Order: sequence, then C-alpha cells, then structure tokens
Amino acid sequence: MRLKPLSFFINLLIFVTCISSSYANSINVNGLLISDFWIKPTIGNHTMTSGYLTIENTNNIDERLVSLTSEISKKIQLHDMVVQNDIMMMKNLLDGVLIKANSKVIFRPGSYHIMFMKLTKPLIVMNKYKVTLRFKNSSSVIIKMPVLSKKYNKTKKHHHH
Ligand SMILES: [Cu+2]
Repeated sequence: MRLKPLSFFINLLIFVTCISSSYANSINVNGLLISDFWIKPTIGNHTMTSGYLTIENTNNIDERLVSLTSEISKKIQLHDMVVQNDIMMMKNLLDGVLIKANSKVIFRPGSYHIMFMKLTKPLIVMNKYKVTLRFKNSSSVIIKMPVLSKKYNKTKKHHHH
C-alpha cells in the first residue's frame, strides 16, 4: 500500500451502522452528535424532497456542515426558509450550516432542511438511504436516512415493523 497524505486519512469516510429498530437513530462522530435523521416521502412523481436531522456540536470549536452527497440525488443543497415580501421562500445556503461550539442545530420542516433535488429513483417509505455529510473540520460521515411519513407537529411516534 502506498503512503497517502495525512489529509487522505483525515477525510476517510466513517461508515456508520444505525440501529435498525425504530428510528431513534443517533450517532456520535468525534463529538458531533447526529440524530433524528429522516427523509420526507416524495409526493406523487416529484423528483425532489427534503430531509431533516439534528446536529449537536459538543466540541469547543465551531463546526460547519459544508455539503452532502448521496446516490439518491444528483444535486443536494442546504436550505433555510426565509420570509421575503410576506412569502416563505427557500434559501440556498451556499456556505453551509454553522454549528457553533457546544450548541445544537435542528433541521425541521419550516426551517433548515436538506434539499434532495433530481432524485435518481423513487424513494420507498421505511427504506434507508445512505447520505454523506461533509464537515469543515471533522471527517465526512455516512448516515442511513430512513424515509418516514412523520407528522410535523406531533410528538414522536415509534414505528415498529
Ligand atoms: Cu428547500
């Protein structure tokens, strides 16, 4: 095996196997707690949908979610919802999402979300799809995001199957 530069190892992807029962998904990668990740089912034959997660940064330095990739989508953006002329609009966050030291950012409907555009295949409810999160400081992380028909304002329900 040839020697690779240190950055190669730092950027090595960490493969994470999520607990398959219910969707109490939660992983800890170098002090980044990533939890409650899910993808909204597509509506009809729409080729885009959104995804959500919670990222808690327990480290003493700021972190930034820079970009995402996945085999399910040819184009993934990080969006926020903003009000422009009294209309709720989606805003493409070109600089990613800042997760300050010792704080938490919650992606949820009506707020931060992952925009999966140009889906490459229909998403199946309860299936899990690999999504790679790329951070500024930490290694990239692969999570398996389940497609769930969650009710936005209700308390969490557990799906057993
Ligand atoms: Cu969006």
